[in-house]
Amino acid sequence: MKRIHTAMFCILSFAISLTSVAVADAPNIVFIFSDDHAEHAISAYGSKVNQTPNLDRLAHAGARFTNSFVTNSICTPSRATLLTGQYSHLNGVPVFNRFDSSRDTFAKHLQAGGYHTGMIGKWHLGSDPVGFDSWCVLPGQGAYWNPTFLTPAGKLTIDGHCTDVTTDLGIEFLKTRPKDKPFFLMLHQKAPHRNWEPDARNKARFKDQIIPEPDTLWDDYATRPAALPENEQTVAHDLTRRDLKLEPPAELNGAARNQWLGVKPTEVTVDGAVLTGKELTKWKYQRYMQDYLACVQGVDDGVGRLLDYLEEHDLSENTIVIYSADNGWYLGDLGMYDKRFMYEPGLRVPLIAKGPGIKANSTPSEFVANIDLAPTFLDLAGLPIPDSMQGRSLAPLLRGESPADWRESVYYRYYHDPGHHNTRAHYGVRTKTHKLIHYWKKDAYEMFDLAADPAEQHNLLYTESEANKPEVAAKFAELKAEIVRLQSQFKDDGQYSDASTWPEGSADGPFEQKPLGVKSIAEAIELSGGRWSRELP
Ligand SMILES: [Ca+2]
Repeated sequence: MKRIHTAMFCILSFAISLTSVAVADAPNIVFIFSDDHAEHAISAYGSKVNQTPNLDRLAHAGARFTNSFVTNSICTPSRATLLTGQYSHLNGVPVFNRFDSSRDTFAKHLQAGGYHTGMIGKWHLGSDPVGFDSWCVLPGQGAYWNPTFLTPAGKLTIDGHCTDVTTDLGIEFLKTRPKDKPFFLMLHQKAPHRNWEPDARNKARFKDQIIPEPDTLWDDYATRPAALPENEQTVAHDLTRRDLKLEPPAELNGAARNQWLGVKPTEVTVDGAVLTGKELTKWKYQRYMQDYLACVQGVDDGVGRLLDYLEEHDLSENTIVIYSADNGWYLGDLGMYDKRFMYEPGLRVPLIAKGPGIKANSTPSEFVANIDLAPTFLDLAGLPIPDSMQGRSLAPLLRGESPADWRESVYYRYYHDPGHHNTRAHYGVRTKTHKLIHYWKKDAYEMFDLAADPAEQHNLLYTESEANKPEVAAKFAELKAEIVRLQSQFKDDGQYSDASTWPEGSADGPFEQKPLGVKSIAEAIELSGGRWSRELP
């Protein structure tokens, strides 16, 4: 028995030393993730509405992916895919349900592989983070001002604006990390999620700016009757008084005040003028976008501070910095705000990375998706990728290579029906030139020629005469077959297509942790796991 113990100890020691050797030169990784940040609200991506100097700085120093997509354009499912490298139908999070933290995630592999791992900011998976040496996360959506955070020790509050606080926590994590290990930090901003409450300096900056309107703000949804006309995420009709930052009458409080703020106004008095109809929509667009873009600017400021910290502490050369967002977003495009629909603004997400081994000022155009992030993190760390992960490492693309066998289409599936905003469930495929969307509960298809019609205004299947044209019918058949192929490849058997099969538990709590009161940034990081900081000389 003793001999077996000795032998096991030797094997274990050997394994541990191998692990240590494997990570000695491994790069640090900082993954900055924002919530609802549209690709076209980044100047490096050609934004017409704002400037993001710090994200541009990241893009200039590294790789900016020009065809990066999300596989289910909504917060909680996207985050489960980020962790598992799997589509929603395999990772158990099709909707806003709680993530089963016993599942396999890249974070667990990184931690076991010798990384010091941290998760700070918006988590929105319901269960506690697992695989992290340090975690300090917002409960559910979290708050913009004086946010509460959950930690292994209990829940605490930090004074300030959430974007600045989250950045401060990230920098404190870096300051107090053990210096003998590579680190992996997930820094997840809540911004620019609805209801868009910017910090004071950026709110002032955007207060009087006039934001250009998108070409499709007045989209009448002609040729696309299946789901768009009934959506409830339009700039014209669905922004509330709370979204528009209208001031309630002073005498209202409690439930009455909340009810007032929840109303979607059909007339608003601005500087003595009563606005209705088209003039009101134009005003609503400006109010929405000013606050949204001010929130984006706060995120960009935070990226700059993080990059500065890495440079000032000689960490740039061995640290990979990656930026992305959890889903796409409509900047008034197709008349909408929000995400969900797999039209281009909802499907596309920013993805930018710089660091050792990453080709500077490059723009890989291969089709990549959020299933690829987990395998990429493991590959960059020099660790094996489990077979259960459905994505593919982006490391070759980051180096500037173009693998000949890279995918040429992306599969998408969204489940809520009708859910918030009355969006209908759909799945579909996007290829280099076309998109086919199937609203499966209505058995309605839409097909677009993205080269001729990038704004997806003309559904090729709308009229029988056009749908029957041989080239249109052939493309329709080809794309339907491609969906079948992708559903088979990714093992989508229609799990969760029926809402009665959705897993139980909510990503929004309840979170019944011990209240710890107001804490400083340093105290919060200490409570987030902080053993290592006490062990340091
Ligand atoms: Ca989101």
